[in-house]
Amino acid sequence: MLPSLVLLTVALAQQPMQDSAYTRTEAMIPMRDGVKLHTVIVAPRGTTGSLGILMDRTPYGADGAAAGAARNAGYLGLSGLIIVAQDIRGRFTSEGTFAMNRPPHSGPQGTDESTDTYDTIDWLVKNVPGNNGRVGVFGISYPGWLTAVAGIGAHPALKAISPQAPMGDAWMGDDFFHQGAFRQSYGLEYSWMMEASPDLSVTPSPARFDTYEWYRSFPTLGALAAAVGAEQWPTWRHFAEHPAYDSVWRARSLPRYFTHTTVPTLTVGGWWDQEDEYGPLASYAALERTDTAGVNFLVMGPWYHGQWFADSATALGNIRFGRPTGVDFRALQTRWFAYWLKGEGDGKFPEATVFDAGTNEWRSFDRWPPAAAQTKHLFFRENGGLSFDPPTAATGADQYVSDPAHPVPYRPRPVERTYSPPSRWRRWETEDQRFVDGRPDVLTWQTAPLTADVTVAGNVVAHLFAATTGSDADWVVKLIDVYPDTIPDRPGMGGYELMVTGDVMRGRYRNSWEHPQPIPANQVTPFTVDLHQQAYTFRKGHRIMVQVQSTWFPLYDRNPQTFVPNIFRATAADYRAATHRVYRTARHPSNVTIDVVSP
Ligand code: PG9
Repeated sequence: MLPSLVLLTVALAQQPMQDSAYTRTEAMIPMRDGVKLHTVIVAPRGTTGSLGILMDRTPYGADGAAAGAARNAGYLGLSGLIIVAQDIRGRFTSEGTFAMNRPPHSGPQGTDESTDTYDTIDWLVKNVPGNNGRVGVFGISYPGWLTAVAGIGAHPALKAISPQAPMGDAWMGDDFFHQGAFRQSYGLEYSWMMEASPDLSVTPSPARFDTYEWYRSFPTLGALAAAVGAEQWPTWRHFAEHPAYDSVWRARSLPRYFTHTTVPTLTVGGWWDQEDEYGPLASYAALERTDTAGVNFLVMGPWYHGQWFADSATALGNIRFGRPTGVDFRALQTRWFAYWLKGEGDGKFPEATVFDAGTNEWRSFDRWPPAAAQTKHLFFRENGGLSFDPPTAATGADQYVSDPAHPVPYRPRPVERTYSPPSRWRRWETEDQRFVDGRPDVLTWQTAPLTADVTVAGNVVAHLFAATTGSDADWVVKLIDVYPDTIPDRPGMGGYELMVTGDVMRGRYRNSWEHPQPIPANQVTPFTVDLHQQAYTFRKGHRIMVQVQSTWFPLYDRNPQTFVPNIFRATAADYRAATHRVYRTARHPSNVTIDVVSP
């Protein structure tokens, strides 16, 4: 569970509690190598018959997680279960040493988070009074990743899991890098929060309220790290010493080792999850390849990171969903665990349940992405046009100067510290993109108003043909829904530019994620930017827009735009402005592909 959810569970735990409703016990449960893990067990009082166990393993504090879940079990849809929360190794009062996303078998005596889960379940079913021998595991974000790995070498009593926003691949598309671009503000602040203390007692403290200014004040990543002592934190050292996709990151890539499961798995993610949207989609896809038993399921809702846990989720930022999508989800989660842990219900779950925030409807598919989806190209055209018709001209390009000294903010300033109370971090992906589309270093192409709905369900991929006067470059691509100018029931939303999906890739990795190469200057070069997946209808009368830019600061560090072997060691002189040209010709037709289904 992410820290903001930790804050939420603490807040939930502070609400009035019917103390008599639960018994709370604690145990230090021994693992196979002798390390003992602090575990909180909260059981409903006065229940006749035996109960299933639902466990949340966490690096963020088992006490808060257990208290919050038990006190709000009804609201959260978790009633009638014994709730267990456990501090993982090296966190809070558990023994052992913490390792960020510990790779399989890399702990003492070959232990890892899967073996720790196995050993805990074994102890729980033998020692917790009144349990029925059926255990479920769930969790969000880091605990979502811990939930996924619970399915590896699973204990026979583990009957179902629900990994929610699991980090799938920290380098490819989740918390720390995206397609090679370093998530500077998140990576720094998260490793600071997690590794400067074992119990979240140190709060990251950038010296300016507007962290855009603070990060920009450091000429290099080295200067930033030196100012806060980041080299002490093992995870920062991983960033700085392993900037490419090497064995350090491959060993932590969930879809590479969570490839088959016999445990029923309900993976959950958010379309606007600002931390882990990639993980749920990639780990669901990895399991699906071998799912002959039909135990692998997916839910994707219109949510920020973890929004489905306790929020009604009728809206995210300015975007309204027309219904309480969080309540909808929790009803499904209740049915999921009731079936597997209590034997209630018919056990029929749709393969993929996805929310379309263009029509504000849930849709179910028997396969994800849907088999019927057809790939269509949206081509960049002259005069800022975007069209399903390809360009025919032999010449044509749009260009901008990308200057690392004046990076494009990723959200409207001030950019508050990521997890600070007033931070707008949770909603940034739904901000109105008009705040940047007038900048000279942001290019825009858009369709005419649509004459019919266009429903995306599946993959979105950008294919750029571009050139730089430098020797390295980042490419940020955003697929945007432009609302009509007049919205009678919400006039304030006229012309809103909603980023339906978007992402960044670091150009040096265009041929190999492991072995970066300079970009030949002034040469048209193809770049593929994976924009992941979506289920979204662009309505009749709306326009589809694509924006391209080369900085997204301070969430992503600045590319020096001069090739250096390791950007974490770049000097101030390496950072230089460069001219970037994006081509739109018959030979070099930059475009975005979308998987389309009938509405
Ligand atoms: N996004 C956080 C995280 C997950 C996994 C690894 C590192 C960070 C979280 O919210 O837990």
